[in-house]
Parts: sequence; structure tokens; C-alpha cells
Amino acid sequence: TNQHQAPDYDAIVIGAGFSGLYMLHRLREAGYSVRVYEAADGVGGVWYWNRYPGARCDSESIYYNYTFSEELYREWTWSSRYPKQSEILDYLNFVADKFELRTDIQFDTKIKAAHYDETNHKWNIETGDGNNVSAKYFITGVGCLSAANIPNIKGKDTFTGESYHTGHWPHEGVDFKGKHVGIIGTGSSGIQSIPVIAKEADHLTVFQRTPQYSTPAKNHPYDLETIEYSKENFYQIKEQMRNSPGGIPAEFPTQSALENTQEERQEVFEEAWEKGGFYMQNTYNDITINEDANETLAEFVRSKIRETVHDQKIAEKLMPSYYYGTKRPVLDTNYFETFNRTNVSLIDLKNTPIHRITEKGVQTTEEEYELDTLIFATGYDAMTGPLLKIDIRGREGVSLKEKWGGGAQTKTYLGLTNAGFPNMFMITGPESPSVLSNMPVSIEQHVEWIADCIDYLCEHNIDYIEATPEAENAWSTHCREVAEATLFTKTESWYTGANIEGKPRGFLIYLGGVGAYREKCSEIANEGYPGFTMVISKKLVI
Ligand code: NA7
Repeated sequence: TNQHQAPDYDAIVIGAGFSGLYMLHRLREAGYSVRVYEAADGVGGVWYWNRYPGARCDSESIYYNYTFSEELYREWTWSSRYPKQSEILDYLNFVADKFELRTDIQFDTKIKAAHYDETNHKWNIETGDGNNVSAKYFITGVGCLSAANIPNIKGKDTFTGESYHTGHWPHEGVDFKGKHVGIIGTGSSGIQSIPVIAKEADHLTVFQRTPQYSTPAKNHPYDLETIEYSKENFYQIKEQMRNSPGGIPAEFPTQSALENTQEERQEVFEEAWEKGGFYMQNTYNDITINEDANETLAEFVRSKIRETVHDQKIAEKLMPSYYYGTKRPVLDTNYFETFNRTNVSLIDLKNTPIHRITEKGVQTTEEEYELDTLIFATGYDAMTGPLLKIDIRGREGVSLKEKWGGGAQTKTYLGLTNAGFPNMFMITGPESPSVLSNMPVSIEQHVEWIADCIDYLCEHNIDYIEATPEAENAWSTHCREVAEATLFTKTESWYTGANIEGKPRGFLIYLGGVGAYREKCSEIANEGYPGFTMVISKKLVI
């Protein structure tokens, strides 16, 4: 062979997190040649990068794992209800070892560009180290929350102390002892890390822009019965997760909050509060669609904040007013309690916004706060961010960025494919339900759908498959209609793009639920892929 010719694979996958690992396994088992590229030096994706103190998943452990192999499910035992970052990372390393995945993963390698070559029906891919490879299928497993956002605050590079983003935490950890620490942001990352850092630091200053309806995780070590039950009931749990709205086996409530009296609601909310986790939002069927129903739960959580925080002036600042659940719900361990500590202060940025970052710390419109360490828990350019960081070009050299109008006209077919981008598939793409579901369950469904589609194309000698603009328009419209029937679109959040300065607004998550989405995707596959164009080249296939 010509040694200058770029290596050629059946499929190239970006990312070695939950998505990329299973995609590799699934395609390799079916006999395809696959190459995975990963920017980090190990597997794990978000669980490789998010090593901030207190980092945990808020899906329950026994559901936050793969279910494609019963053997794998039985071999791994989780230690507690909510898995901590290092345990999930251990799990993904265990998976990579068990299925010998590392041999087909190239670590420490970013993908710079992926361009579709219409003549050869190939994707030409350029890696960060300047190498070129090609593949028939191009699959992204880049995650939804992997493009870190450090807001463009005036003077942000002048700070002379240590500074970190929660999603790029140093592997050796950070020592807070004797330090004055500041943290900007009170999303999941901020709220998980604040109680842990407060215990260690000399002083912690929390810069809060929007307060949160955080509710207790009630994390605890698993008892043997729970573990045994989950292993014995593997198939039942798997089925329940796959067909549920959120990817976890939960009963969907059938009652409206407004059908109950105040006393009855109080009892229901108290019970859910005691169970912890996401039980709160699963109390009534109209929490995220009816303003009055929503307010009953919002007020319940505010009353808990009032009870927990001793200083009522601080409690007041910690009370949210947006619709409950329309920003990503947060689970915590002792978050509100932390504001009773004497070494923790809360700065309400709604009253006194950050004026600038200085050499010494953070200056609000009122005061300068001197810090040794400044933490950005400021979130991510969600969903489209990680994809638009790569120069992806489809037919006629049109980039994904141009196609999506910089994000303003993001449209996909099923969140899996794009018109104009033949043989490209997105795992957990925009307009799929993934980021608002138990991720591994959504990921498995995407991976299996993509692998089945590739099998179909090969069996039928099809050169390429591509979503039609009509099918894409219909799916996008459907996504928006489902979202607009809820309260989600009425709140500024990373769901709508509002957290990123200059990012166009849109609602890029399918809210119809995991089970309904699976059915829709399966129906399309079973009917021979309506909504797609499939092209067989005229050359004779012997
Ligand atoms: P989030 O949930 O996006 O939280 C980011 C936080 O940072 C949030 O409180 C923001 O306030 C705040 N923020 C962002 N930009 C600024 C500026 N410029 N000034 C002050 N405060 C700011 O990210 P996380 O990492 O916590 O969680 C990400 C997801 O990971 C989480 O939802 C789970 O799905 C897992 P805002 O609310 O925008 O006013």
C-alpha cells in the first residue's frame, strides 16, 4: 500500500466517555474497523475531567451504568446511592479493561477538523497533531456538557492567585487549607463543591447570580439487599429504564398538584424530601407545565431554605423565584446548612454584580474580596458547544456552524443526524432527550440505533445516508412545540443557551421522554429509514 495514504477506517468516533466506549465496543463486535480519538490521557469523558471536591452523579448508581451486558452489570458493585466521580471513573476503566477497548483508542489527541469528501463518500479527519485519517462513518461522542464556560469578566486574566474551572480540575487536587477561596457559580458543580471546600478553607466566599431550588440527595452507602435486588432484577430494571420518561425506573405521577389540599401537598412533598434525589419533581404531573402547580413546590422548597438557614437575611438571598425545575434541578449534601458556618459568606450578584476581577480577587460594585484561590463553577456551552468547537464540514464544504447559523438555526433529525452531513451521527446530539435523562440509558439507545443503521447500510450496499431537510424541519418543529407547552422555555438557563454571552436562544432538548423517543427512533429504523435519503453508487457491486 501507499505509505503516504491516510489510514482508513470504517468508523471514527470522537470521545472515550460513556458514548465512545460503547460505540467502539458495539461496532467492533460487528466486525467494523473503528478508531476512537480522545483528548484526555484516559477514558471517562466528563468523569475524567470533573474532579472538583464533592463531584458526584445525581442519577442513582444502579441505574447510572451500562445495561448492554448482564455479565458486566453483575460484575460491578456500586458502593453508594449516588456515585462519586472517582468511582464512575473506576467503572469506565473497568469497562475499558474488560472489553479491551484501549487498543483502538488514541489518547491525547483532539480532532481539529472533519470534512466530508463527496467524491469518495469518506470523512477526512485531521487530528490536533496534524495527522490525517479517513473513515466511511463519522460519529461524535463529545458529550453535552464538555465545553467549559469561563465568562468574559473584565480583568479575568489579571488575578495572581490560583484559579480553576470545576470541569478542568487538577488531578493532584487543590489544597484549601488556610486559604481564602472564592467560587463563582451555584449550579450543580458549585453546590456540590461548596460544602466540601467550606470545611477545609479558612474562608469561602460564594458569588451567586441565581439561587437554586437545591434539594437533599440523601446519599448513603448501599446495603447488600439493594445490590442483590438490582442484580437479580437486571432485565426488569433495564426494561423499565428504557421505556420510562427519564431513563430511570420511576412511576410517573398521574395527579395534579392542584387537586390536593395544602395539607395533602405538604405531606406528599415532605415524603419526597425525605426520600431525596429527584423524587421532588416526580410528585405531581403538572409541576413543569402549570404555573400554579409549580409555585406550590417552589414555595415548599423556599420554606425549607427558611428553616435551614439561621440568618433570615441570608436565607432570603438563597431563595429562588424562577419556576421550579426549569433550570437543571440540583441535589446537594448540606448545601444550605453550609451558610450557617462562620467562615462562609454569600455575595448576591443580583444586588452587587461583579465589576471586575483584580490582581487580588473579585471586585463587585460594592467591595473588593481578596482571594488566594478563585473557582469558576460557571458551567458549559451546552449541547452545541462541544460540536461547534470542531471544524465539521458536510457536503459542498458547508460547516456545521454555518448550517446551524452559529447555533440560532440548530436543526437535527432525531438529534442523531444532520441534513447536509452524510454518514455522520451524533451520540446525545442537540434535540435528543439525552441531557435531560439518565445519560447512560440514552447513550445506549443512540449507540444501538447508529450501529443498527450502519449494519443496514452495509447489508444494502448503501454508500451514504443523509437526513432530508423536510424530516429535519419536522423534527425540530416538534421539539420546539413539545418544549413550548412547558415552563422550561420561560426561564433563562443553559437549556436555552442563556448562560453563554452572545449564544442564540433556543430549546435544544427533546422533552417527549426517553421511552417515547426510543419508540419513534425504532419505528423509523423498522420502516426502512423514512426521512433519510440513501444513495447506492452506480458501480457494480460483485
Ligand atoms: P451550571 O448549572 O450552568 O451553573 C453555572 C453557574 O455559574 C450558575 O449558577 C450561573 O449563574 C453561574 N454563572 C455563569 N456565568 C456567570 C457569570 N458571568 N457571573 C456570575 N455567575 C455566573 O453549571 P454546572 O457546572 O454547575 O453544572 C452543569 C451540569 O453538569 C449540571 O446541570 C448537571 O447536568 C451536571 P446563572 O444561573 O446563569 O445566573
